[in-house]
Amino acid sequence: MPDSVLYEVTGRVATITLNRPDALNSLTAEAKQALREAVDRAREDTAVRAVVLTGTGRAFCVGQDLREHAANLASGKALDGTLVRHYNPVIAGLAGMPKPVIAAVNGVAAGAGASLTFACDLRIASQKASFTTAFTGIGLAPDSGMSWTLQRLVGYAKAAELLLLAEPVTAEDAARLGLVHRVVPADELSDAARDLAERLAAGPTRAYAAVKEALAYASGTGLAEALEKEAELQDALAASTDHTNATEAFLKKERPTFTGH
Ligand code: T3D
Repeated sequence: MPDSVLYEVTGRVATITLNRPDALNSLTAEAKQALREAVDRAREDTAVRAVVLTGTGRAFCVGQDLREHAANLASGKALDGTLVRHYNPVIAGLAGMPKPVIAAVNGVAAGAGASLTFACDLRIASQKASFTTAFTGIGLAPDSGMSWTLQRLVGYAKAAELLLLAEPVTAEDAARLGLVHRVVPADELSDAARDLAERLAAGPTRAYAAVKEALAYASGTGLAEALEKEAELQDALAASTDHTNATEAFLKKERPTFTGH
């Protein structure tokens, strides 16, 4: 049986690929555990400075494998603790990754599959991609962080509409909503994601991590606390090699080289 999640490092970029194309990359317990391990691995590998998350086949990911879910319901296991054991650590791992994470959305992203993309920092979508919240279609409410991420991406009113009506959003509409960074023809997606990942992987990794930390922190605090956090993060970055070198390079009118330190 092929691996349900692939992990590959090329240069400074790790690519995590959901790999159950015959099941639209729906998530079984085994696939979720493999995804959790891949996300942890990308975080721990200091040589990796950007991450791409994508899927094989016509789907990005259609969320929970509903066949497995139905079997769990029938046997009285209900959700079997999967939110706490799998989905939550994966989402926290992607959102809290101290390096940029790009979702290369190759096809339909539904339910927790859409949540995965929303937890990434940037989304590039194929023209064939679409997003659907899906949860209410099966009588569930959002999970895998979607109640938090989606309203921050599109605003409360649109998030409420997308969650209550659960209608599909095309890639072009997602771009208009600001849900995706860029839409490209299907056969250009992989190269476009790779180019963006390499650009970010050559950047000031510590500063990128601080951008993510500052945004996440500020989204739940007042201005005074956000100012304190910015000062704390900026103090740490001011002592970084990348900052010193980039400042010198600026004054010499040279391009900076960032090492991620
Ligand atoms: O443990 C827990 O459950 C808690 C965690 C929940 C997290 C979640 O993710 S809940 C949300 C689960 N996902 C969904 O509800 C999405 C269900 N799928 C759809 O709404 C549609 O399939 C899509 C909009 C994603 C795609 O539509 P379309 O027309 O392109 O394809 P299709 O014909 O509906 O599906 C193709 C096949 O994939 C079909 O199987 P078949 O008839 O060819 O044998 C369909 O049953 C299967 N499929 C689609 N989604 C899932 C799935 N099989 C298992 N699990 C799925 N999620």
